[in-house]
Amino acid sequence: SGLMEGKRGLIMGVANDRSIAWGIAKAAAEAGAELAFTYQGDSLKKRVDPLAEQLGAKLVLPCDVTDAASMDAVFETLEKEWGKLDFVVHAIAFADKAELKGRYVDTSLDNFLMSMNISCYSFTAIAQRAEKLMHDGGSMVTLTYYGAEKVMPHYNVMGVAKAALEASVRYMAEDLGKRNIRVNAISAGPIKTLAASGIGDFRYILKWNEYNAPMRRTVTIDEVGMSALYLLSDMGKAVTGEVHHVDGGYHVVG
Ligand code: 0WD
Repeated sequence: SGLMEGKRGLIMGVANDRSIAWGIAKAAAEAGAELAFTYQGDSLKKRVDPLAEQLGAKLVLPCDVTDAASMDAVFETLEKEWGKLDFVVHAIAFADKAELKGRYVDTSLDNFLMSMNISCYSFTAIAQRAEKLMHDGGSMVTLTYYGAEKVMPHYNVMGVAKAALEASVRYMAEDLGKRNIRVNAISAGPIKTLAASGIGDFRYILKWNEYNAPMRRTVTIDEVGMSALYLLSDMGKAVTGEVHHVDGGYHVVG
C-alpha cells in the first residue's frame, strides 16, 4: 500500500533481524516509506548495513545516544540529505545486566543514571533534534514495557526508566502537538531479542505471557511493526500522548 509513500523516517535501535526496530522498519518500508538507520558501534554496523540495504535505505549512520555530538551528527546528515523528517522510531534501552535480577532497591546511582539516560532521556534528546526537521508535522514512536506500570520480576531499574519514558511521551505530546508532531509509545509484550536476553528468567516471562494473555500467545516483531505503522502514518493522525499496548491483551489481566 502507499500509506507511507513520500514519508521519510529515522529508525534507531536495530541490533539484528530480531530487533523490534527491524519489525517496524519492514512494515514502514513495505508501506512505501524511505528510511535511514542508526547503529550503535562498529560491531553492529556489520549487522545493520545489510538489513538497511534490504529495504533500500542509503543512510546508515553511527549513533550512541550517550554522546550528544553523535546525535547532532545524525541530524546534520538528515538535514543535508533530506532537508526534512516525517517520523522517528526510538527502540533503544540499556541497563547493566547485573542489576536486571535481584532487587530493584539495590540499584546503584551509576546504573540508575545510565539506565535513565539511555532508556528515557535519549528519546527526549532525539525529539529535540527531530522537531527541527519536522516541517510538515511528524510522528515519534518509542518502545516501552508493562514493567513501567506494574512490578515485573527482574525488570527493576528498567521499569522505573520506562515509567519516566511514558511520562515523557505525555509531556512531549503537549509540547509538540501544536506543531502537528505526535508522540506515542508502544508497550510491546515480551519478545526474545538481544536486549531481552539480559533480563533474568526471560523464558519464564515469555511462558507466563503465553499462558495468561487473553490471546494465549506472545507477539512478534512484525505485529509490533503493523501497530507502529498506524501510529507513524496518517491512520493515527489524531493520536498523541498514547501508550498503546501490543501484547495480546496481557495488560488487561496481568
Ligand atoms: O521483550 C522485549 N524485547 C521488549 C522490548 C518488550 C517491550 C519493550 N521493549 C523495548 C526495549 O526496552 C527497547 O526500548 O524495545 C526497544 C528495542 O529493544 P529490542 O528490540 O528488544 O532489543 P535489541 O534488538 O537488543 O535493540 C536494542 C538496542 C541495543 O541493542 P543491545 O542489545 O546491543 O543493547 O538499543 C541500542 C542497541 O543497538 N542501544 C543503543 N543505541 C544507541 N546508543 C544504546 C546507546 N547508548 N544502548 C543500546
